[in-house]
Amino acid sequence: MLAGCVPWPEEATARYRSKGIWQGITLPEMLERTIAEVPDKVAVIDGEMRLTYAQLGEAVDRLAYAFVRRGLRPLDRAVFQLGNGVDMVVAFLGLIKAGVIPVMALPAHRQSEIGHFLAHAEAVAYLIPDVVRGFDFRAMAEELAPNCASLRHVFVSGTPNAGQHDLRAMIAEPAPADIIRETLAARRPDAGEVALLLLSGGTTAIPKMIPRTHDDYVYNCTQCGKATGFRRDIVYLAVLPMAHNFTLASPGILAAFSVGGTVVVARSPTPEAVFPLIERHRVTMVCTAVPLVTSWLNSSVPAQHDLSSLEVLMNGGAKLVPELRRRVEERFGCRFMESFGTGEGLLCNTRYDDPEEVRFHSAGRPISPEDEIRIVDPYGNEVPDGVPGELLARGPYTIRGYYKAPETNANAFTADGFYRMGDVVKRIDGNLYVEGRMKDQVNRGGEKISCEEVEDHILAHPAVSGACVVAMPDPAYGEKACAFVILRPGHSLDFRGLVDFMAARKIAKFKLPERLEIVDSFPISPAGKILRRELRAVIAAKLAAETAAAPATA
Ligand code: J2J
Repeated sequence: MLAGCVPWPEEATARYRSKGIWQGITLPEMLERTIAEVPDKVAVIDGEMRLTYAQLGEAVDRLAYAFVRRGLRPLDRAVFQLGNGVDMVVAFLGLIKAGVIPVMALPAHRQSEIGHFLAHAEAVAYLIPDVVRGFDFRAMAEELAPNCASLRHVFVSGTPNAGQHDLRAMIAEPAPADIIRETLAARRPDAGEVALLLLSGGTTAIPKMIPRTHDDYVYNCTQCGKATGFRRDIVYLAVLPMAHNFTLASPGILAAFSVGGTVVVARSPTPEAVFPLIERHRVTMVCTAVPLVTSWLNSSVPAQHDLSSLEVLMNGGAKLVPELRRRVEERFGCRFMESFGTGEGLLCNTRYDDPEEVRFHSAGRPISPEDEIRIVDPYGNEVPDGVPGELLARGPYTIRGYYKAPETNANAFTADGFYRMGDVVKRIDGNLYVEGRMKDQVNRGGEKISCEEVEDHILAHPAVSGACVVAMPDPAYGEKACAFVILRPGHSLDFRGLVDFMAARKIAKFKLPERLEIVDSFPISPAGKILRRELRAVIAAKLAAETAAAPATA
């Protein structure tokens, strides 16, 4: 296994293999099974471009071979930052087929995050689009390259700069099919090997990397597909970033590929982009997140389209309130499903046939009978059903450790290998209900913000002597980040000044605080820790008072 990763213990490995939970196939082999069954079925639709399974398989193989010819070797790491589209799908599978491990960065990440990913993974390659919404990724790659000794190749979807490779031209390079086949067969990874590195939602100063093996990820997507009713005639609309576990494999595009379904790519999440696609391609399932559900429900666009094909709208990443779940079913004429999962592994979701009470209120239940769940009190003792406690998880697709992070692992996992999810949940009739969170994180409508990471950026400001970032309630996103700041004597700082300073540090925009509160001191516990809960209460009360005082709008 890739150095720096923690394997499952031998006993668990043997059990998962003997039960056939781990099938011993790689992600590309999962795709190849489908290609053999339905070669002419459409696998991906992206604008006017359509690829059948046979065409997808051929493009993946040709690109994988082109990566090999550029000198990429099995277990090399490649930071992967392509946005939704056919190129993303082909390049992701192409890397994996060549045995290269993609590090799944998000489109929003900037120099600060990408620089860390390149260094931590000692990446030899970086895959990017050319320009998206005015931001030039090629220039970012050029800026980062001198500080990353391992980086040898930049691959561009679109028009590359000098010295960078053109992904589409690579797919078109002439090469005999038998040579491609032989070359790739020689590089076939073991199914127990790491296939990709996901990024953790994060609670630490720098995001952690999550190693997912072929065995575990094939199971993750196929089992999640089963729990969510994937069939060959599924038409899955990919709206959220496909590099995130939810859209990639939970159930996501990989579950669609495992059953021979069709993936439709949405290039934008606006109602104007999404609903015509649902009508045109007879989409059956869309997976989305809190802020998008809110904006779609408030839009007049859905009513102008035929949504009769839509069977399921699934929300994940953050809890959707019961009232909106009900409105989704009423307005869009489909079933609502809630997905409560994590890139580290455990996936829960409500089921199609669950009663309303469960569909509208719960986070659902684990997708696999092999998932082991413990809900514990602060002393580690299991609590009875109905009583909230900390959620711990272990199983065939929940990791046993982060990549190259022994110190973090000592805290993030119990001695017997359970992952501490950091969520407070209760269990009733097997379903989980999310009650709160123990980890220092802001969940901005599904986008995770590590408080410590943002605090470090704020603390770099010369006027700041103390910083504490907490979640504040928000009607559309559920939560947004509020920064409490203590200033150095004689200094001043306003919201604009703080945000401009942080943006200049080149971090993902969604991490910027959306409110600044200057204070003289922080509430401190007897043990000397900042009482974040009190700060959350302060800002929540202040917002409530402001809302009450604001003139009512029509
Ligand atoms: C409350 N909190 C939720 C929900 C995630 C499917 C779905 C989500 C993710 C994901 C994912 C929640 N209600 N419905 O990877 O495949 C919060 C919890 C959890 C954390 C994990 C998938 N759904 N959460 O969001 O690794 O706090 O994965 O521990 O990004 O999101 O975040 P992440």
